[in-house]
Amino acid sequence: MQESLETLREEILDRVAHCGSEPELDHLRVEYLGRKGRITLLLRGLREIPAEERPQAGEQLNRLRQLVEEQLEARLAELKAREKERILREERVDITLPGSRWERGQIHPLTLVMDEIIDVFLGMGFEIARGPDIEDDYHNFEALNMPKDHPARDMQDTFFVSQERVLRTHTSPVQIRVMESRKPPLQIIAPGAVYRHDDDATHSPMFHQVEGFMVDGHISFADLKGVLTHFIRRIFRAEIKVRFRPSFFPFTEPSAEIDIECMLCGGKGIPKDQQVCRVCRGSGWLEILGAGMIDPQVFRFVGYDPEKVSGFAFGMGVERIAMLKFGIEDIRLFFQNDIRFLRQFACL
Ligand code: FA5
Repeated sequence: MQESLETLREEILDRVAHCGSEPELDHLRVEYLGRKGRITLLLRGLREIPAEERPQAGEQLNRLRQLVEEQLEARLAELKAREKERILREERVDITLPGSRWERGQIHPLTLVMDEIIDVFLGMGFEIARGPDIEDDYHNFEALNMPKDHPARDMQDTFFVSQERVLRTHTSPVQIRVMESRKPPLQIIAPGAVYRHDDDATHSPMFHQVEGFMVDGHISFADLKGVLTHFIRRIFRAEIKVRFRPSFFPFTEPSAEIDIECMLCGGKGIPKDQQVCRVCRGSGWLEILGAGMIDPQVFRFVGYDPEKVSGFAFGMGVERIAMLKFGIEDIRLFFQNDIRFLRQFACL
């Protein structure tokens, strides 16, 4: 017994000393000290040896078990320390390296202009309303005094989603939706995306408009002029010349288009080098808004009495205003996401 315990002790100490990983160590623990481990079985076998030898054999076995436990613990601590050292060595971080810079984004020029437009109207007491991008024929055309087969529908090349549904061609249907659900006084702007089958340097198939309207007992064309002149002066500059020119929209009567003096030639039409101005093509004026007094027929569609209420409405293209403000000649630049173009607006 004495001798075989000595051999077992040597064997265990050797195996523990050469053990290279935690799972391997666990394995050894089970092999010697587990429920069916070799030392456990020897301890259980004490019952079968003569009573006079039992105390000494028991003491030797218990000492061996204690030694094995201690050795396993010590080896585990060693392996853990070695692993920690390896991690520290291999995963070393050089904290003196310069960090990588975070790319800073900036607000898109169209959002900048949209926010500026909205701000000016909020300052005049307007509130914001929104409508769906997919609109029904009734709100986009019919209730705006454009019955089916009306030639004015041709002015807005339409994307049809189905026979009765379109991608809204303008923000004017929001006028109808608000008036259907509320009573005057109303002072509303409706910003949003609109869609037309158009695509060239000054027309995009998706673009943005801001609609606005004011309805109450005695709203006149003078109110329209006052509000829009103030708006234009805030967006461009205080001394800019503004012109109201007669025009036609089926949902306003009378209707006007509003021009500002050309930014490039200063309204002269012909700049110093005597060539025709490429922005206004020599006219000296640039169109920026459509507007007018809301047609009585539109009031009837929404259940208002045109004898009791009056109002004006206007609509503008946000891309057009941004192009004029920033001197951009091709509308497609807004949608190409070329970082060299977008970066130029970082400081605004
Ligand atoms: C309208 O859409 C009317 N709903 C505006 C209106 C509202 C008039 C209320 C009266 C009362 P128009 O089709 O002219 O009008 O479009 C308005 C503006 O949208 C134009 O002046 C132009 O700046 C812009 N626009 C039109 N088509 C495009 C396009 N394809 N790409 C970019 N901008 C466009």
